[in-house]
Amino acid sequence: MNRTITSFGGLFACLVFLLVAGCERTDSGSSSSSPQPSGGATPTTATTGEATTQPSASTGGGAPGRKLVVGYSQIGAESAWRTANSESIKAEAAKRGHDLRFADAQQKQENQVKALRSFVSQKVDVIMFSPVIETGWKQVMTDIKRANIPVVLADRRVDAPEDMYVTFVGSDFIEEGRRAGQWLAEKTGGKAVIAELQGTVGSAPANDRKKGFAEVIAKYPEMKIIKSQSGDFTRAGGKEVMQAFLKSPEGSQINALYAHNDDMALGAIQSIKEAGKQPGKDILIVSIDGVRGAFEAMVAGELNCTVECNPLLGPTLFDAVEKVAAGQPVPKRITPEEGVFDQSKAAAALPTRKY
Ligand code: GYE
Repeated sequence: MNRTITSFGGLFACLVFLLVAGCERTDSGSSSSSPQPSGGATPTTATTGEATTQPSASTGGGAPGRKLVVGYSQIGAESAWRTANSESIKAEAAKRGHDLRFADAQQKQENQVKALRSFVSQKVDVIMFSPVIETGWKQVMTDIKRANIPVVLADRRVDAPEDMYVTFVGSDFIEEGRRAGQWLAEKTGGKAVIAELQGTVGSAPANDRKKGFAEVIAKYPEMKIIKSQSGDFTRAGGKEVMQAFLKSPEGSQINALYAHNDDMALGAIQSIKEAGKQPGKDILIVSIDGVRGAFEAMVAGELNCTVECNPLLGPTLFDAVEKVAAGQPVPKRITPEEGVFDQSKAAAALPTRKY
């Protein structure tokens, strides 16, 4: 609450208003409208869940469009998805004229907690964060709530009571796992010896993508996961873990790979080649995200399918942030619409991919 009023009219109106009821700042200089989410390959913002009216804690009732100070704790830069996600958020803040305080946690929860505490002391208008893992947030979120700063969760879910945040903007990771499982079941006629590369241990996308996939393949007695380990959502991790899988005594049986993100699949493709096998043929590969590199690998015949997870959340996030700051209702959950792309669709889709 320490920004300057940029117009005289605003100042005068504010002074008059002050006499009556106490003054909320209205920055008439930044009248950016709320652009529609432009999303990635598919238009975003199918909303689910109930609309909830959250009294906008610290900000009272400015109109959407006024300049806001937004603290955002990002996880890091582990994948192409994450890079696209950070760019989308930064670009949208700049486009709307908001002051984004962006903190990169370099994959560490403790760095995120520090950043969140610092946003509280900076008295930002809204806090956004993408929790690296699901658990361990209750204390800091309680402190944020006590400071009356609304929280918008971006990308990943937390294990905390729903009244600790206003809305969660992010994909349905269980559904993504199901889609990957369904694709593989159809492609293999329900018969596969599967290796699984999991995402960051304890993260919502790793937990949920595992769960959704397992749920589907449980219906097919001849689909079995024989190896499963984390590659930490990185290309290097995927490469290293796949190499170990292939070198293990059961390695020669593997004929399918499910990777929780494209980067790990792309790393694994290198190891498969180094082991003298053909990725995409000897070992069918399905992964998640839909980044450009995955489409290129599909066109090259080395990846078979990617399940889309849209990182271009900036527009949707800032629509929510502006509403929250203005005390307007927002849905408790906002989920992007996403597709599934296999090799048959890859070449046509590649030129239009935005990340
Ligand atoms: O799939 C992965 C990234 O949280 C949805 O994190 C995100 C995941 C994404 O590093 O590539």
